[in-house]
Amino acid sequence: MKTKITELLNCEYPILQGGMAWIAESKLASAVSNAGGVGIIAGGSAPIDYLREQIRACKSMTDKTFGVNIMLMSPNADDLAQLVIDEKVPLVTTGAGNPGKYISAWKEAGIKVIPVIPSVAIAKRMERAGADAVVAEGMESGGHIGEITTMCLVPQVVDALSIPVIAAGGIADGRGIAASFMLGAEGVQAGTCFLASEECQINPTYKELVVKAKDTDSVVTGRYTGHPCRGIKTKFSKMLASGEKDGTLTPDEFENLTLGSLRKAVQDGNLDEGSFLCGAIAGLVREVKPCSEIIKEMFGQAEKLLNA
Ligand code: TUI
Repeated sequence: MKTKITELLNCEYPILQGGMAWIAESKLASAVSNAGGVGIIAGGSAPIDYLREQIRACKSMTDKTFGVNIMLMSPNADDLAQLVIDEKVPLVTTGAGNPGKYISAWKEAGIKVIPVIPSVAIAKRMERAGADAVVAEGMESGGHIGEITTMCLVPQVVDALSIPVIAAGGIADGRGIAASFMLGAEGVQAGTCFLASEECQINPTYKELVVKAKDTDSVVTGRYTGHPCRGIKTKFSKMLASGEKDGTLTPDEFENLTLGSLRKAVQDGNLDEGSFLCGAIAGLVREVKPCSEIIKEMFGQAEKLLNA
């Protein structure tokens, strides 16, 4: 399947694996890239020495294009912005902020730059700043989200920009890919379906939650802190949601309870204190498979639909 994204990133399939903090490391990223997509190592708020190791490990496991996601609210963002240059990483995606101040240095280093954006206004700013493409991420996505659904956001971003648009949020099979192309996207980014991949190094409890989730099993918490996040309904996330709703948790108390909760979910599978971030499409993800199968099945189905 050839699109402007396969051309830009020199890959077989126009699919990026989302840069999920604490989750997306070299084993997952290299598996996605070796399967013909584009794997992404998440910077999150991890130490720079660890990320340097992860980038080098990824290079040792694939000779295909891979990327690094920089979470711009992280205290290590400046250091990671330099590390990707030093390590000659082919692609950078960014999230949770405006990467404008870094873009010219990345472009000079020959790095492809694809910011993740939640609105048309921010997308336009990224195009003006020199981005090669954008990921238009709808609020069906897992993790930190905006306010607009994928169905509404993608065509509006496509109309507003000249650079290619990658759709994200709610895409976990070939129907989601075909629909994204109908909306004008030239590629997709997916996270949730890769949580249920063999190569994803999360606690088995996390994978089981994703595979067993049904349509109504995701919840958005933290709107009142300014950082709304979507994750799987658990006793912990339901407690946060009700504390936010009825005012029994102040925003400060909420922030304290969620500090470190990603690690507790990913490493420990801790159902009492962990935040199991995932997208609203988890109900469609029913089994754990290798990344190569996930990608081949998705694009096999998409091509059939698009050719029909
Ligand atoms: O970034 C994500 N998803 C994430 S980041 C994350 S870790 C986290 N930890 C603590 C607080 C918040 C997050 C978990 N999931 N997706 C991409 C994304 N980017 N969603 C929204 C945005 C975004 C928001 C504002 C992008 C740009 C932006 O610009 C603001 C500006 O000032 O221009």
